[in-house]
Amino acid sequence: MRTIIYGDIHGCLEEFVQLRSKIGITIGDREISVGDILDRGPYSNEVVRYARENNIELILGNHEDKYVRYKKDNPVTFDAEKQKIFANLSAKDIEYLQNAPFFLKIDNLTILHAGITNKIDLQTASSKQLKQLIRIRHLNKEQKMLSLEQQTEIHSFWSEVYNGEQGIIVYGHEAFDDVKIDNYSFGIDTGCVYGNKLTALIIQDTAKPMQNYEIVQVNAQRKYIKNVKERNKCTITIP
Ligand SMILES: [Mn+2]
Repeated sequence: MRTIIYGDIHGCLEEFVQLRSKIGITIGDREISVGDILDRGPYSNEVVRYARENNIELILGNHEDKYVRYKKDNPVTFDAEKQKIFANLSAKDIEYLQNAPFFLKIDNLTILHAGITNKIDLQTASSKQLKQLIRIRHLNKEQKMLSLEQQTEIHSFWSEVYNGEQGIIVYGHEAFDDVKIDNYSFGIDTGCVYGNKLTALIIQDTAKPMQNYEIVQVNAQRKYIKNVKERNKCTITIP
């Protein structure tokens, strides 16, 4: 049985359908998304429905989390576009997002949205730590998560200092030019919505994910939105 993990889809339905067809999905394949299947791209509602109907196991991303919190009346600000997406989610779609876990562990394979620190034990993680799994990017020397504004401190991208104790991690969230492979992790968000490509990682043996894997990719049909770095250039002012 193959375990197939998809990087951030962000509403790129056409590329997702094309990628599944290129892989040649068959009965018995286990398909998992690292989260952030909606927002930014052209077909958010359609991707949610398509993923749900095709039994894609969804890991919670920060974008799914926003909709789950909005549904719960937590203070989340939604622009007109997100309000429209929310209004078009069916009860089943919302249930699908609400049921998404913070992480999934299969043998020595761990799938989560953004990252982890060496201080987090997934078996006993607090709710605060679980919420970090959908946002972590950079860590300081004490393995503390840094916000975007704090990244002038000496820091490392989490995967480059991760010790492997929570399994081989497959994650998304940070868009790379190509798959980022470190000692104990695979970063598979390759920025489809920014006009790059959509990636699937195929694992043959979940007990030894690093030993036998395959990467399958399709190119984005177009650049749907500027990437975060380009957008930050225009909007972020560092105090
Ligand atoms: Mn994300």
